[in-house]
Order: sequence, then C-alpha cells, then structure tokens
Amino acid sequence: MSLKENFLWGGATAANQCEGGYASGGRGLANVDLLPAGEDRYAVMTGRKKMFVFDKEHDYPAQRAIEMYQHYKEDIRMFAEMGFKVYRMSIAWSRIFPKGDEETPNEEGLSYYEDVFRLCRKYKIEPLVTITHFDCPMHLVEMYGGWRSRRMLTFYERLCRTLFCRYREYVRYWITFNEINMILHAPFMAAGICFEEGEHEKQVVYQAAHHELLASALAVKLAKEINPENQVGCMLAAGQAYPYSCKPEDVWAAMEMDRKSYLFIDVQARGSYPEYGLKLMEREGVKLQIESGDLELLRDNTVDFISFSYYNSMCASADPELNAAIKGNIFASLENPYLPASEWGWQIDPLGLRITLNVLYDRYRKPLFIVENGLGATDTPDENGYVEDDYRIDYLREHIREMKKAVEEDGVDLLGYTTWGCIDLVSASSGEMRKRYGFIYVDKNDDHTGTMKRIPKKSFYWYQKVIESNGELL
Ligand code: BGP
Repeated sequence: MSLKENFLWGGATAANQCEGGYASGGRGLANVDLLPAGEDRYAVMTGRKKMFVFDKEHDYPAQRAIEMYQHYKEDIRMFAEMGFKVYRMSIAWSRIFPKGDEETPNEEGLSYYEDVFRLCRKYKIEPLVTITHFDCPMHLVEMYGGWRSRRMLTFYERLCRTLFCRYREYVRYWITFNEINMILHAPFMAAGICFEEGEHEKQVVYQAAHHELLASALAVKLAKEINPENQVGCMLAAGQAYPYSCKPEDVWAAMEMDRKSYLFIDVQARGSYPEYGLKLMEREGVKLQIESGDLELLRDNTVDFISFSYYNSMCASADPELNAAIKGNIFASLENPYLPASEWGWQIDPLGLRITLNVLYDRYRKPLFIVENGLGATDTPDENGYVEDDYRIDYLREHIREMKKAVEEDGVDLLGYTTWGCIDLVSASSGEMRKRYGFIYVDKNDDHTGTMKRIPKKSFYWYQKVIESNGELL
C-alpha cells in the first residue's frame, strides 16, 4: 500500500499567529492577542499572570503577525503554486462573534472567511478548518472565566452552527480544538483560564476540559446534522514518551506520561472517560461535575479522524533527581541522549513519528491526519531575500520517509500531512518571528521592521516536487 492518490498534502497556520488585523473588520479582542513576546509570555499563557489589557511595556506580536488578513490572496496563491491539496487554517472566533456571547454574528468576519474558502476552492485546495486554535474572545474570559464555565457550550455551539451553515458548500474537514491536551500545560492560551490565588487548579482545568469535550461532541453532532458529509476530528499534541531506561519504573513513567496526553482524545475518539483517567482525577482530588445527558452526548458523538501535531518524542524517568533537573517550559521532558536537537532544543526524531502513528492507529483504529510537523529555525536570507534552507528540507524529508513507512509497511490509514507554519509566522511558545517554519520567507523581524514581502525559500520548490510526485521524489 502506498500513499493514497488523493493524499492530502499541504500546510497549516493558525489565525492568531498569522492574520494580524486584530482590530479590523469588527473583530473583538481575544486571549491570544494579549500574549506578550518576551519573558512574561510563559506566565501569561499558563494563567499565572493576568494580562487583560495591552500595556506599553510589552510587545504583542499577534496584533500584526504577518498581516495575512490583508495578504491572504497572495499567500493562498503561493500555496497553490506549491501544489497544496489542503490548507489547514483556523477561524478567529472573535471575528465571527466579537464578544462571543452575541446572538448575531459579525457579517464582515463571516464574509472574510468566505472569500478565503472561495479562493481555496478556486485553486482546488481543500480547507481543513480548526474551529478554535487557542483563541477565545476576551469578553468570554472576563465575563465567564473562559472554559471554566459551562456557559461556553452555548457560545461554542452557536459558533459551530454559524460556521457549518454558512460554509456548508466550502468546508468538509473540521477540527474542534487544537491540541486539546494543551489545556494541561498552558491553560490561559488554550482555554482562557486565569487562576485565582489558592484555588484547586487541577479541578478548574479538568472541569474546563470536560466542557471542551462536551462542546466537541456537540460540534460533531451538529456537523453531521447540517451536512452528513462533514468529517470532524480531534487534535492531539503528540509525541511518544520513551522510557529513559528499560527499568520497569521508567517504562511505567513513560506510560503515565502518554496517558495524560491521551486522556481527552480517548474521550473524543472512544466516547467515554477511560478508567485510568477517572482514577487519575480521583487521586488529584478532582470531582468532575457531570450533568445528566453528558455521558450520552460523549458516547454518541465520537470523532471521524484523529489529527495530531508531531515535533519530537519525549523521555520519562521515575528518578526524582533527574526529573528535578528538567529545564524548559510548556512540554518539558528529559533529554534523550540519542537524539539531536533544534536551535530551540526540540529533539529531532523522525522514527518517533512512525512510532507515534502506529501507536495512535493501534489505539483508535480511525484514520489519522498529521496536521503539524516541521522545524523552527533561524533563516538567513541573501541580498535578494532568498533562503537556502537545506536543514528544513532534511528535517521534513526524514519525517516524510518515516510517515510513508507507517503507511506502506505498517498499514496505517493516513488522510494527509500538513507542515506547520507553511508560511513564516509568529511562534506560539515564544512569540518570536525569528523561529521560522515556512516554505515562504516573510520579511518581518521581531522588532517589527521589514517589508512583509513574501519570498519562496529553497524548500518551497522542494515541497512542490514532493507533492507533484505524491511523496516519491524526496
Ligand atoms: C503547536 C501549536 C502551533 C505552533 C506549533 C509550533 O503546539 O499548535 O500553534 O505554533 O506548536 O510551536 P512554536 O510556535 O512554539 O514553535
């Protein structure tokens, strides 16, 4: 079995990391707008530092990002030139419902995305739409506490109904929440949650995740009612956890690490909370408030496909001393001594992608979709703005090789592959422009200098051939 003829090759972006235009077209303010670049970013994204208004001391990269809101025609034309079959993008919730709890959507926002989808269709590019990629209108954060409130279900359902009806003829593939397990690591960025002094944080986070899971199930239900052709997926920040050694305690630590990641997509894919998850919450002193009808809703509305991001594998040990020495934030893990790392310390492990694909397919037996993969690196353009990014080509080539083996040799059912940040954009974890993933260089620097000009890199022409040959020419 080789890659399917209609294998969906493409690239991925997220509204808040590329659009800019944060106050244009009637758009409301969102949590992601308020993530500053620099030192405070981590404290804000984890809900430990409240930042509900812009201040003069900080820089907020999402305000302008790469101004795709203005440049989308040119950008999508370049995606088409590379031969994209699919473009994964996200909707900025606050363009559609600026405050989030209105009854009537903002027509300007709706027609903006309609133009985007029309253009994709013109180029025969299938849109793959993430309904929420880390964004939540600030009004919902301030009024209701973001996803800690069950009221969010109503607002999210309204958003989904609006999208599914309006874009019925353009969009078939939907993802309900980007990296749903990110709520455990960056609760403000992922779910609009800010913690109050002394509260039981795990209780808040797991309850909020329960609301997201219900919202996701509601989305599946609605999507099918509105158009039975709709395909809805969950989305995991993936990366297999390896035991640091073959000591059984380390193997167990790795298993526990993986289970924490799988917990939510287990619910989305299988329709119920796994026993280990219920026990985990019990041990953490979490009491989920489950209302009547919740469990049936989850059971009856599982997802059609499992999508995930893959950048690296992880390493787990039971040794408290080793664990205490772990550096880094969001997804910190022990360093694997057998693997090289990117400039940002993300370990590079192409075989880990094959392992992850196999594990996920064995676990769920549903079609998979790799919706993020790529190398964040510093690019140095020549005097014409051209970047020879062989390091990026090498990274992608090795990962695509392993992906193909998973399909051809292991029989994994894979719908497609979209590289992350197919055009340079703002980094989610660091807020930097300097951490570039794109096939397309954007002349924009962290200090906001630059012309915003788009220039194809060497990898642009390489990926074009990869797509053209359906992965044969790497
Ligand atoms: C994922 C997110 C993306 C993206 C990517 C790369 O977690 O879904 O939004 O940004 O990681 O991460 P970074 O931008 O931090 O390099």
